[in-house]
Amino acid sequence: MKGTFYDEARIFVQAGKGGDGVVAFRREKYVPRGGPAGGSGGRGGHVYLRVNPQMNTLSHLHHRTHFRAQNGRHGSGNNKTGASGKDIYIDVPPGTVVRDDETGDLLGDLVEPGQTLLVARGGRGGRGNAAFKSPTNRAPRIAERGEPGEARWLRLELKLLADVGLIGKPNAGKSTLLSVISRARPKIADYPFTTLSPNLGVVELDDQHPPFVVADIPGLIEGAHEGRGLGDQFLRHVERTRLLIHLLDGLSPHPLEDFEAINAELAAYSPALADRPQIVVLTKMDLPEARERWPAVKAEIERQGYPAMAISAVTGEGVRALLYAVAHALAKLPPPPAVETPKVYRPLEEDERTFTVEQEPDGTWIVHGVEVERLVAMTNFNLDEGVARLQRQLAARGVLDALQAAGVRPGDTVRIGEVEFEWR
Ligand SMILES: Nc1nc2c(ncn2[C@@H]2O[C@H](COP(=O)(O)OP(=O)(O)OP(=O)(O)O)[C@@H](O)[C@H]2O)c(=O)[nH]1
Ligand SMILES: [Mg+2]
Repeated sequence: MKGTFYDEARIFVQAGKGGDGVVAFRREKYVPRGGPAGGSGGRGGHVYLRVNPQMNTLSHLHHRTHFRAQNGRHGSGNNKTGASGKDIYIDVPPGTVVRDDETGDLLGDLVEPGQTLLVARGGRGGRGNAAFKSPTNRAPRIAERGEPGEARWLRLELKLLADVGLIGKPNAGKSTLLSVISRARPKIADYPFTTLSPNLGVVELDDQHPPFVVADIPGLIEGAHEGRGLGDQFLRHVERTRLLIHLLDGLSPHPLEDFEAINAELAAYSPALADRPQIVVLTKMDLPEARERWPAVKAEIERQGYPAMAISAVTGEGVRALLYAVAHALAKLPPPPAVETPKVYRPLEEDERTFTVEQEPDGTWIVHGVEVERLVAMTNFNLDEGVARLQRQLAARGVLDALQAAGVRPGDTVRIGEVEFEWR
């Protein structure tokens, strides 16, 4: 993974408006008065997110933050429905968690390659007058305007999906290990905080074992959960791993104290992470300092109930044994924990049906409400029958009663959405 690492993004998605329905009548030779033939508008384009397995950052969404799908086309005579607006797909990496920015509601957790999530529904096409024909009104002069498309700000957060997380203090040898077990080429150096953003590598052990994904994150230090160092921003990336490899620096004077300190950070960050199974590994076994410390480290780690292993990434000593231990542990572990249950997407929420009535200082009455505003937006005010229908709809939903109860008087201005009426 090269370049700056972005693991959060805010984007605006706007679905297309539905096309308007039209009023038209059939014109045929020898038929004096043809029936209604106004077609309906086409649906506005939807906006989807889609998992692109080639991606591993959200950086592309920092350059472009606004996405709009096409509007539906208007209907036409001869009962012709307008064309639908084209849907758009915004690619995101696997592991993208999607929330409504305003409410914080979880909309989805995108994991599988190709998986899609509808994030803004295109507006329905307005019905043409052909759709309003009834036994009592055979020549309706009414047509709806297209429904506005949904629009919202989304908050995206990337939680990398790896089976195994490499954790440890800076310089412990995490990136070095990743570089010898996978094709990943992370930066390696003998100073702390070499790694500034997570790296992923795929380990292919042999035909007997499925490949697994290992995430290397920046080193952790005491106080990481309070924002010290870099590690805390990245702990979220190991939150969804199934197993941790906890590396202890073979050159550290106190590897066991390091072990306690890192575990305390994990616990402070999340109890679930503290309970994640660990394989504890002393590194740099090609160096005499590490060899000297190994017996005491092994005894204490095992006493605490963890498997203890020792490796040298330089000579390869112990590395294969470690990978087998990881593969066997993974085979027995459950699939990665989900974030939380996403809220099921419903275009018209219960609270969208409610509305409020307010009066502005200048005396104008304002009616707010998602559904009511939609009804108004879909009314074609050039058509008397359309206006009459809106009046019935507002009456049926209690809007007119509510205005009256609030004290509206003839001649007052009432605003709903973008339309102003005079109360009569
Ligand atoms: N001799 C020896 N040196 C090692 C071994 N593994 C890592 N090193 C060295 O230890 C230093 C730190 O290694 P890194 O892999 O960058 O450590 P890290 O844990 O990723 O460090 P941060 O990214 O800063 O958290 C480098 O100089 C490595 O060459 C090893 O097995 N033997
Ligand atoms: Mg590193």
